[in-house]
Amino acid sequence: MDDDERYMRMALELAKNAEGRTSPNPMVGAVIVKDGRVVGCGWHRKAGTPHAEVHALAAAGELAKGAVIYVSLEPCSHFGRTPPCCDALIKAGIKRAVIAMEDTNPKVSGRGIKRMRAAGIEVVTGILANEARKLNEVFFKWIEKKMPFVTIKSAMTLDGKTATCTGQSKWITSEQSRQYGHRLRDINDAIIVGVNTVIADNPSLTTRLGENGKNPLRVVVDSCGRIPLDSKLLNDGEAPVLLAVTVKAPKERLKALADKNVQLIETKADANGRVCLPELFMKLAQQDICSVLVEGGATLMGSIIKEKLADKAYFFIAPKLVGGEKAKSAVAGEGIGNLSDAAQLTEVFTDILDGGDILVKGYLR
Ligand code: AOF
Ligand code: ZN
Repeated sequence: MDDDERYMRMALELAKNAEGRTSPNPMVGAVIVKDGRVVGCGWHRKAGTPHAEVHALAAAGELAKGAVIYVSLEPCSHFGRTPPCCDALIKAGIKRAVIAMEDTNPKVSGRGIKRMRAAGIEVVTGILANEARKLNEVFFKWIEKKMPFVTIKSAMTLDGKTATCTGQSKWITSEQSRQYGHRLRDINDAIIVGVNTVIADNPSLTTRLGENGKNPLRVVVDSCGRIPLDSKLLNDGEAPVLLAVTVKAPKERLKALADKNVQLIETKADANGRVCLPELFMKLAQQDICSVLVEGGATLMGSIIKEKLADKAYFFIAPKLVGGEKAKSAVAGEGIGNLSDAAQLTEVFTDILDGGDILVKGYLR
């Protein structure tokens, strides 16, 4: 591995320190090197706070003059919540900038690189670009498509059941799988379930990872406003709740729900009278929800698959069998007749977790 790659890898690792904490901003890491020695490094921690380069420059101080900077994303060129990083690098006297990839944010999009070059900085791009793109797959989906990055997650038995025939589902999978599930909640901006899941399980949809965990916005897809007013998530105050309804939901019902401090999003009703999911997701993206985790139930999962809205999937499979024709499986809806129409996972990764469950992870594109 050459030096450029080595230091870029370091920048990417630094960026990951803020996984799930930078939304709607990307994760970015920066390393400043002078005479073969790291003299400053940093990463972006939270939207509205200094960018990675600013932290690295502060750490390097005077040593930044004549140094090389490695950044996992093109330094910004715009005044957002913070001033442009490319200007800070020029001012500090950086001599060479190695950048993993261009920032596809239309406010930046090559202008940071251009400005640095115009100021006489040697700029190299495309070092570990694939890794950099993957690291910020959520941000790039949101900024380029104006839609959230959608992850579906399910826990099931080896025979694909998410509950027994009597509806028992606690617990299908092991403690380790459930812990993993909480990590997914922690790094997603929102979690989405269908109203039938709320009626059946009365879940809290919070992140149980101790004091470092972050709760996602809790979104319930509830076309007619059927959510029980005494549901845990409407009363626990643990995290905000957003209800997605259609124009068909009774107005008095919506008023009662608004009194519970619930944010309402109304969409048109789709052909089945249900919430229009693409419209809902678009509206969530507009309020800076960059990532959503879909946890079920089976009907919502079926619609998400049918509408091709999912980007990534995590299936936790417990090596046990429960059987039963009436026992629910992960994905319902109409399904498909032709196997050639199946939703196909790509870049499939499998792992056997401590506790014996199998994790199957992949992309749906
Ligand atoms: C960088 N370094 O560490 C990050 C960048 O509102 P602001 O000022 O925080 O700007 C947000 C945009 O800046 C964000 O959409 C993305 O294009 C870029 N993020 N840029 O130079 C960083 N986090
Ligand atoms: Zn910046």
